[in-house]
Amino acid sequence: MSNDEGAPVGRRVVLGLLALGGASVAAGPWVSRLLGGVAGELSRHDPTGLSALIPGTGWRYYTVTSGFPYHSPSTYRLMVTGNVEHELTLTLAQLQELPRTRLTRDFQCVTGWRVPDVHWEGVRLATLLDRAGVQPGQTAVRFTSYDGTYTESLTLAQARRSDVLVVDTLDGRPIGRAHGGPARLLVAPMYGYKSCKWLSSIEVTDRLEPGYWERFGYDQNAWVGRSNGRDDAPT
Ligand SMILES: Nc1nc2c(c(=O)[nH]1)N[C@H]1C(S)=C(S)[C@@H](COP(=O)(O)O)O[C@H]1N2
Ligand SMILES: [Mo]
Repeated sequence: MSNDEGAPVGRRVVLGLLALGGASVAAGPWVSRLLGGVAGELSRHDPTGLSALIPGTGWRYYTVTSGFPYHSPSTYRLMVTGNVEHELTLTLAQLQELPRTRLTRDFQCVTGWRVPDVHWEGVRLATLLDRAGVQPGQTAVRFTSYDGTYTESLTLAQARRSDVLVVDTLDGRPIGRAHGGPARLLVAPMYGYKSCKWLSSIEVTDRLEPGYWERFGYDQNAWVGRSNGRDDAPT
């Protein structure tokens, strides 16, 4: 699959470039122009989300594409497909009729930012998998975004955890466009990159495929560490 960002530039490199951008003011106009171009390029694609820090909330809005796609609650569809007994295509209303569950967890990006005690509400991924009926011999689940680029994946065992949800509510409100609404994945025990925004399909497969960031070397098993004493340990 192709990569929107062109060259496989790791986020650490990108963060370094942003730091350089900050130094450009002192370095003289030509350097400034050069780095300004780099910064402009970065903020347009904004792979780090740094240019979209939301003041006062701790959130950053991420998108690896050039914008924030959106489906309204009436045009949104979620597919459960692949090696299942009955493929599902759910409207948002149909998704919301399924048994619901709530979860309050810190949300943490692998780059270091964290939002404490985020309240999420939605449907367990396991519930959706059970409704579709997973065929024997399957081992993995692949997620795609309707941004047309982002993908993620989990083992079937990870996907069946009770803290892995398809969420439509964030802190008591419908999930808006920037946070990946009307519905996104929430893989609560793992770093934020597992939680695919603008979720469009859930595909059951017999082969684990690396997700978008995993093709750049990030771990498939993205368990949040215990370093701060608050995170869930992997099980
Ligand atoms: N479709 C899509 N999903 C995505 C991303 C993205 O760029 N595109 N970024 C991921 C990363 S790295 C993080 S930390 C979270 C950020 O969620 P937020 O934008 O709601 O803060 O979304 C994840 N899901
Ligand atoms: Mo992230």
